[in-house]
Amino acid sequence: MVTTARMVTTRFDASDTCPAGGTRIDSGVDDNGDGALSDAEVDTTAEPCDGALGADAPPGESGCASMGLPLPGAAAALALALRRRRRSVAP
Ligand SMILES: [Ca+2]
Repeated sequence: MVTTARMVTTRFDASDTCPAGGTRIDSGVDDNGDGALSDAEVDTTAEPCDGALGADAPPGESGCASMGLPLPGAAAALALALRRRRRSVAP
């Protein structure tokens, strides 16, 4: 019989040890080969915590507007540059 290692992850909300919640990771060998990891088959458990949420950042500029080009203009400039490049490498 082939045995397979299995891992099951379960999210959990805030707790005493993980104020921002985290993920419980149960792992072990599927001894009876049913494709699932029963409680009796769990060999190790880990509970890494999520980090606290950071402060919101100010919104940035969108698209290519930060380069002084509206988005359609940027797309046209890219198409023109690609066309010029193809001409310069053509025999
Ligand atoms: Ca099993």
